[in-house]
Amino acid sequence: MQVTLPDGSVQEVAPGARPIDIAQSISKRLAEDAIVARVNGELWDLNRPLESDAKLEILTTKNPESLEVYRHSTAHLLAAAVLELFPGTKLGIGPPIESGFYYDFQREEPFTQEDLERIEKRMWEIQARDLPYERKYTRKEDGLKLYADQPMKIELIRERAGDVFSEYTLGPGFIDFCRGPHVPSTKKIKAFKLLSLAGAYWKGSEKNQQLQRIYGTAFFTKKDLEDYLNRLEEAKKRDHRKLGKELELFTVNEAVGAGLPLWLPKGATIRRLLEEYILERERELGYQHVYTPDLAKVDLYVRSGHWEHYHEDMFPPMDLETEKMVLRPMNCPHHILIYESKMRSYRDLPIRIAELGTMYRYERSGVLSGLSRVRAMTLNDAHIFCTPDQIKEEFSGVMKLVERAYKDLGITQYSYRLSLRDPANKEKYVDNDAMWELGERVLREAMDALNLPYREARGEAAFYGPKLDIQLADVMGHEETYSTIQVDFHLPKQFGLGYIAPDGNRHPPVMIHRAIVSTMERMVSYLIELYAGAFPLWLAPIQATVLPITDRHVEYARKVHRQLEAAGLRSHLDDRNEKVNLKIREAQLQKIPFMLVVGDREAESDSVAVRHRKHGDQGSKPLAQFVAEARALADSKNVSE
Ligand code: TSB
Ligand code: ZN
Repeated sequence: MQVTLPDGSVQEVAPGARPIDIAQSISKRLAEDAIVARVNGELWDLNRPLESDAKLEILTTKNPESLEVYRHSTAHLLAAAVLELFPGTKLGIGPPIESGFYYDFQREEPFTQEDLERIEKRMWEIQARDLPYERKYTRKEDGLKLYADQPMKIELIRERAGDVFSEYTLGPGFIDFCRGPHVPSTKKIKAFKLLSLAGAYWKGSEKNQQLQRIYGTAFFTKKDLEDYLNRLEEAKKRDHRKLGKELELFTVNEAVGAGLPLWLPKGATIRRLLEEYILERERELGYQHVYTPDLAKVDLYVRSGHWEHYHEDMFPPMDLETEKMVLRPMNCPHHILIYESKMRSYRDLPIRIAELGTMYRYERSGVLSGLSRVRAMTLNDAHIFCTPDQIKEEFSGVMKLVERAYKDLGITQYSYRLSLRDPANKEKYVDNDAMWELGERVLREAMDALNLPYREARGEAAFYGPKLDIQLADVMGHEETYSTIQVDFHLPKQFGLGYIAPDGNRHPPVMIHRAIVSTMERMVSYLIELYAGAFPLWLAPIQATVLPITDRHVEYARKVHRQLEAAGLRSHLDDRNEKVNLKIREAQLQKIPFMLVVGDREAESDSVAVRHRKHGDQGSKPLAQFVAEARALADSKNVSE
């Protein structure tokens, strides 16, 4: 048998040779670093015999695919440990994920935090036994008997297995219906940790039974694991759900419902600042702001195509006496009707219709998270109606606005993603190949003209057209879409929109959907984490707190407070009968930029003793000087103060 290696060299090997033996023959080091093989393009166990002449590549810890295989193998280790400690537990699935792996289990009693520690200990014990992951083949009918006490595995075998299927054993006690591949033995697994417990539905559907999901992570080295865990700690401190509570920014109440946050006064202040900021930018750029209702007749969405392609993400309709209404999942149809409300000529274009539009999406309960993924949201939305010739300029104008807004908000880490339809799933999108190709070409050309780098993502387009998405990552590297620009030829056609061109004929306009600062919810969640709650002065819900030293100084403190307010600064007066040191400590925890301590000296000289949350004591200043300086700093939108 012959194997061809990546460098083009050909080796003669014995029939049934295993990739691990070949790696060994090349170098001891390679065999040590090896995680998995690639045989004729397919991932392959290192200890699985080759079946024919093959192109062989040994993948080490340096190859990105290796980590998934390694983590998936660790998930098997987890399941094996659970079965040893809790016999009778039913197994779901255990895939690798972006942050590690999980395994789903069904068991009457809930796992506890102590159980996780015991399971992890047992995983290390099994690891030390140096058990091989062995690939076996079973006939389907035998498999169904073998897994008789594992109903979820039976279901998967029924659905997925061919006449003969592969499974993996791990020592005598554990066997799992699995496609593989895996690392050759448990000794390969050097660093892992179980992280958390969560509920999950079998196959992700709320119609199925609830399972217990154990999350963990694994890395090739202890050092990588430690670095990751440190980052995780840091991320937990910044988690907007935690800070949202501590800083009294928002709350979610079961009585209202999941994914429907209530904005508390301080969170509402940040949101209002963001809203006012972006409305002002848009006014400068010729956007026209409108107000439209949060709901409409179902028929409107039948016409737009939402009903056919976006139905599952919408709240079900409300039955009225004579008609059906729905909460809108997007604002586009309303804006289209505004465009349509009067005759338009080419001289009117581009028309930029904007709204902080509230919309509703039936996000599944499992994906909801604080403010970042919600069911009721207000989007910084606009729809630009223009001629085909104007697309490029409008696109570039939108990009400039994104850059300006990100600069003022302090957002520096982002990347561009060209979101395309998934050719394997065409029924999810409107059917018009020529239109999709045109939209894609226009976006590529617009990006190239601006010389901006982007990557492509299949399956991430809107149902009506491709998108250029701007992706922001959180501390853990997890990405979400924030800004988006979408070129749409479908909706104008669907609604029969037109404008009178210079030739006197009616032509359809092109529609550009765009959101700059995303939804207020998602952007505020990002800003909370970006600043770990210590907002720059211009965004801080409370910019200064006035702290009288004793009751005698409350009157002067009130005067200071009023003057700050009169200058448009967001001030708070802490006139509680408490020690000033305690008030300072609390203000510091609330991350208020300025603490203004006032006592006899300050009252006599019309001044304030300034303390900054980051720079500490700043000494005394005349009140008027402090007001002017703070005002100027806030107006500058400096994000590092
Ligand atoms: C830009 N019709 C377009 C609009 O004209 C539209 O709705 N596009 S969208 O579907 O991509 O949504 C716009 C943005 O809303 C997304 O890029 C994302 O940043 C934000 N968003 C979407 N779903 C949620 C959600 N569940 N919670 C918070 N923000 C969301
Ligand atoms: Zn839209």
